[in-house]
Amino acid sequence: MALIQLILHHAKKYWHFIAAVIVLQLLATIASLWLPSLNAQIIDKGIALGDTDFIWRTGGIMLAVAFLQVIAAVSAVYFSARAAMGIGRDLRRRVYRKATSLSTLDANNFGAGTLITRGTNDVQQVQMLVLMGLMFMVTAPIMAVGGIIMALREDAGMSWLVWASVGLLAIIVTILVLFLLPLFREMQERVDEINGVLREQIMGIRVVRAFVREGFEAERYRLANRKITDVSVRVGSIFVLMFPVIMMVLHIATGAVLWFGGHRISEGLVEVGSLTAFLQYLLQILGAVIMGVFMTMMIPRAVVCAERLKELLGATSDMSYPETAQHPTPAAGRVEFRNVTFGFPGAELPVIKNASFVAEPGRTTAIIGSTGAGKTTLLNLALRLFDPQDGTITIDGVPVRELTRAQLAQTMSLVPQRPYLFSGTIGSNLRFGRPDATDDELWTALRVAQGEDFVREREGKLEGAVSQGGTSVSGGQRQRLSIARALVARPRVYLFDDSFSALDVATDARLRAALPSATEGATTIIVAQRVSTITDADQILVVDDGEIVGRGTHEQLLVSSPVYREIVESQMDAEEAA
Ligand code: DCP
Ligand code: MG
Repeated sequence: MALIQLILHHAKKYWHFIAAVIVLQLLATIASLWLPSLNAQIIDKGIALGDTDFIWRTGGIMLAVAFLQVIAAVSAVYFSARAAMGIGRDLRRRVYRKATSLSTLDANNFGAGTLITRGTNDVQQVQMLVLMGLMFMVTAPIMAVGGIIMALREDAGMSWLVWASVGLLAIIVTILVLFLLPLFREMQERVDEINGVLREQIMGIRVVRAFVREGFEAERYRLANRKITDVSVRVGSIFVLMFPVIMMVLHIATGAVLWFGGHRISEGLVEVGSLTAFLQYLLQILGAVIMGVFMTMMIPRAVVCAERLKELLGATSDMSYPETAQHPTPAAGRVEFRNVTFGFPGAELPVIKNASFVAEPGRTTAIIGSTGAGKTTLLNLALRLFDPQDGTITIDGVPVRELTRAQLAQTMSLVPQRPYLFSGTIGSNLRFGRPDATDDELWTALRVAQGEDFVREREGKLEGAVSQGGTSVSGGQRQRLSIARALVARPRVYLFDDSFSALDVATDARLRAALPSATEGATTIIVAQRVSTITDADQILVVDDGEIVGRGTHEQLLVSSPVYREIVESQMDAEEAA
């Protein structure tokens, strides 16, 4: 069902190609059904009676019909390919759009591996089925029915031979197909699995090397590889049987026609030409049966793929963004959390518990707390990567749920805890948030982010190449580029998630000194590990286990918050020790 819906939905756009295919296939089939009977006439009426004129005339017709058949068949293939590839492209585009618009949580639930397989392999299976369908669906039934009629016209006395061989072939091939079906479903899962394993290992190759886990990971891959090989071998061994069996049936049928037909000729019941034509029709009929079976064999696999595609395309996001702006884009950038509670789906305990705070424009709000306290989650909530189960988050009084994606992106810039750069140049990465930024603006941002020197020294400067993920620059450099990227975007709210940890204390201080002039009146929220990074913040929030357990300035907190004092003391000890 999913398959039919999916194909019909996408086929509408290509109806003219599909119509052309049907007409052309019809022509080609009729032509190939006509040829054996013309052949028979040449033998029986031309050669037998020595009528050269008739041979020339009928031969000419045969030539024309054969030519027509070739043209029609070739153009049919062309239009089939146009339609099938078009449908494939549209489907892939939809999968891509859906996959990239999934909420962070949904995307994680599906997993990158299966999203990639669905967008490539699954679409291809459906596309393949459409192609095969267009090529065989018209031809096979007409060929089978037409072939039977024509064969019986040549020699009705041998009709039992047609039924017997068609029946035999259909039964044998169907049995083989029934063995194949469950294997196809398994195959798709194994493809998913090996893609997932391989992807994870390539992404984590440094960790694998660092922990000398190559052996373990190789074993994991070997296992996945082994599974897919096993399934493929089982599929292969059935396929291997398929061809000899089909050929055997064809040869038995040919032998039977010649044997029984020979007797009938000597009895004068049928002519040589008719027998030849009968044999050709029988082979055409069996060919159609094989096509039909192959088609049906592809269907289950495509059905599995279509279901998987439908599951993805039909995934209703638990988060929706308004299509058009309902409010003006926030101009000040006052971020307010009011009684926000959030837990990851499936988790028992909330990660953020009843958090309320206000981050004022022109002020720096710092968030500090132990690992896993929920600091990153707070920023992600502000960015609306997740929606809280309870409470509201507003910017300038407008709930973030009521802002469009574009408005959210314009209002806030995140410097993520694990900075990610895209393949391209330094310049193209810095312009991510504002494509029309000038080179001067990029350099200013780099100066503030303390990244000017290393970019100047790099080959190509702003045009210098960056590899996927930003692996061609050091961790600290990546962090500075990611800070500069946020600055170039000139948002109203800056969210720095532990962005200064890779900087040494002196650079950290220089950066913070330069920051206020660059962020000019914007709201700054800084998640930090080092107390020294945030001592001069206007407001510090101490987060512990998802709760805001203290708030105030550094001095106030030293007095009022035991958790804060603990953090400060632990860091002072470390500094003294050093
Ligand atoms: N968590 C989760 N699922 C996720 C992300 C996080 O269950 N996809 C949990 C793990 C933590 C809690 O949420 O216990 C808070 O995670 P945060 O990333 O918000 O923690 P921090 O940013 O405070 O930690 P760190 O200082 O290590 O960055
Ligand atoms: Mg974090």
